[in-house]
Amino acid sequence: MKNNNYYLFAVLILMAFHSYAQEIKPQYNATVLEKRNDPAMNRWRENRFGQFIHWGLYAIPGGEWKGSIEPMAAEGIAHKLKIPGEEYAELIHKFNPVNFDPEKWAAMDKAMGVKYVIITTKHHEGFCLWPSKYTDYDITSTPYQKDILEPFVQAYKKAGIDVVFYYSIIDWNHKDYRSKIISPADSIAFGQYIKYAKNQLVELLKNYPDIKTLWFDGQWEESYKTNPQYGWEIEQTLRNFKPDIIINNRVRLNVAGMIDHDSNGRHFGDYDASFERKLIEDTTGLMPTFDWEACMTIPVNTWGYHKDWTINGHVKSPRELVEMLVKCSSMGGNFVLNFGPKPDGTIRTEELERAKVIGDWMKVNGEAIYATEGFPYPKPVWGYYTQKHISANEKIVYLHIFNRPATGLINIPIQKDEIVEATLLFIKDKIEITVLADGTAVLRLPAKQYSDIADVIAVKLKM
Ligand code: FHN
Repeated sequence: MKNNNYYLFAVLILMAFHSYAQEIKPQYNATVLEKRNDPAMNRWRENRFGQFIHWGLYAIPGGEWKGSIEPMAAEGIAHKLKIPGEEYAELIHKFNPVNFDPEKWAAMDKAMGVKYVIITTKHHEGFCLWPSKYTDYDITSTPYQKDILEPFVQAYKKAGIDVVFYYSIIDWNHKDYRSKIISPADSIAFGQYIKYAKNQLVELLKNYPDIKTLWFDGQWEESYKTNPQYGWEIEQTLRNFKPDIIINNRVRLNVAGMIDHDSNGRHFGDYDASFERKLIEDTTGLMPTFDWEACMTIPVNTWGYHKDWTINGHVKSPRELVEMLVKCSSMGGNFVLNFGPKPDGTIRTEELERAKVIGDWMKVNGEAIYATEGFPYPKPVWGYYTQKHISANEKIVYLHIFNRPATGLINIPIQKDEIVEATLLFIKDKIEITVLADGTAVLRLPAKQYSDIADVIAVKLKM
């Protein structure tokens, strides 16, 4: 009897411990705990440079509604200016991008050097760029009528650029969408909306089989946060449908309502896409152990087309944008630059100009970006390092020189006798190398600076 009591006591302790352990381990935590190493993910990582395209009905007002200006986020004008739903939805009768030429877009992007493109199939406004059998609020109800996505995917595929579909969980047009659940009826409606979203996502993967990655957004509203099972279900459905699909971290939440990262600080999905309009902080030489991507606007903050994008302040120069791309590569991340096409399907001049300058730089220096890894050494004052392993015992370390030292000399943390050669990518000229007392190499830069943005030196090493 006494033994039985001890036994019961032990079981109770174990049960209590078990439920306690469950309490501190919120459900629906991150599931992909290490970097994926399959071909799809390796390709995503090697691509390094992407283009974001925000395009929808919001391009028509371009940040202005009946004389009122929304200075930020032109794509959010409906919400920001509280435009009545029916009134906003009338824009569908005006969407007629007669000058949309996806081959032209793809050629521009190829020349800019991007290896993948993310397009907003449906942003928060709810309008769908493809003919969806689940709604009329789609391209077929516009004067244009024709599918945007199919020719888009084909043109980019022909150009060798991977296509990623952006899909917003938020939907300001759908009758069943709720930002908050206040009543049981809301709960039912929201469940219906999630079914709609799931159907559309499977429809997208079915109809456009070339899609490699899904880029989710809009997971932060209370309705979705308090129902973490929905993000889980969406993710599982898509992974079952297409096992090598890549999904960013913005579709899931855990029971504690954590978005982007779970209670253990691990990003949801296959990579961390929460670096929006900001880059990862300087890691003082320690490389992040996870995959990540930063997405960036050219003005301070508008993703969709804005008639006056200087309105909210500084507009980034090509040099600043290239530096951001290099900074991301130097810390093992991808960089995605956003364009917001005009309602007629053309690209604004300022974006075309930037695409050209960035592309010219990439043509010479792209090898120092694509398929590179970060370099685990604190950031030097003159710029950034990237590196690439080219064989079992050879690698190239790239020096991206944004701030040329007045002395023209650069001391690098590499022993001189490990170096096979150092070459300036711009003219393929060899760089003179001397040595310090501790054996580390000192490179003498050519008298002339070749690029207005950054000259890059490739230092080949044998190991
Ligand atoms: O509200 C959106 C915004 O319009 C844009 O799509 C960005 C892209 O990362 N995501 C949301 C804000 O986080």
